[in-house]
Amino acid sequence: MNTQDMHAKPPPQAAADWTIDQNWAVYQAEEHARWTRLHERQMQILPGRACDAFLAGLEALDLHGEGIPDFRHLNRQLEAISGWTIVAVPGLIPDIVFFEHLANRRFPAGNFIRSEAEFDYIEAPDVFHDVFGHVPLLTNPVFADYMQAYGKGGLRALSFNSLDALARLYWYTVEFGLISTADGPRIYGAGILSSPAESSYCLQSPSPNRLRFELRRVMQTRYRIDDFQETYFEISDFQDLFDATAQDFAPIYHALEAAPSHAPGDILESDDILQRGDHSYRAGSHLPSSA
Ligand code: HBI
Ligand code: FE
Repeated sequence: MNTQDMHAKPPPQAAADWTIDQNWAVYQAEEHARWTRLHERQMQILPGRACDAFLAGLEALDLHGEGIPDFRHLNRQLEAISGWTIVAVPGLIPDIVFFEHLANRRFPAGNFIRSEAEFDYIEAPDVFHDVFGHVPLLTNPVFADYMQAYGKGGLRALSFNSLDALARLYWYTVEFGLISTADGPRIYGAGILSSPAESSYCLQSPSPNRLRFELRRVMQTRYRIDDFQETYFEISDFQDLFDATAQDFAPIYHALEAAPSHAPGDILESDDILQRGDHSYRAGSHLPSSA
């Protein structure tokens, strides 16, 4: 669906805010088993690659891979920790609805799980990408506040017609962000955390650029939705990310209107380069990650 269509109507079984019942009781045994296999595959590679806050979130929410979680149970734990709740949706929802949920500490998660044929890659966010990839970090208080600030910023951006800039910020942080630690870069982006191939590629391949996160630079940089990222932006810590969104975006939006956007693999004079990629990875030569 076109998420920028503000007049799209929710499907018949959904409420006006596009939420549906998760209907946890109807998941088939092989769907629960698929969740478990996806979880186990990721946990083979994420320790040592995922950031501590993500791994701590899995523990805090008892997400140990025993089948598709029941949002009712998960929400009791998540709400007690950070005031966030998960709401089930049938798939992508309009931007304005998505931002409205985030602005109210509600995370929209697909209630469907990918098919066996999509085991390695799914275009639309399914329950594994959303709940395994995104939800654990909502137990981190600063990141939880960032996600709410992002939602509020999104609602403001709608009036500036600056959704591109905001979607890029989401893409290069919430979906594909890296964070610096004493032991080197670690992953916090859900699009990487839910993808086996990109979890190793983003930290080990010489191909991609790694640049220090800078808000306007990120908002000016286009992204790929069907392949590994050519550039990863690395924050120092979640407070750094939250502070970046605390400012008023209006002046940035005006500056961006005139400025040209950058290609995903570009490096600028002004960039703080952490890795200058050699772009040895040929686009399309591998399964992309789910976004
Ligand atoms: N809907 N269900 C769902 N999940 C998303 O991640 C999502 C969405 N609608 C809009 C949207 N993301 C994007 O526009 C944001 O990245 C800005
Ligand atoms: Fe996502």
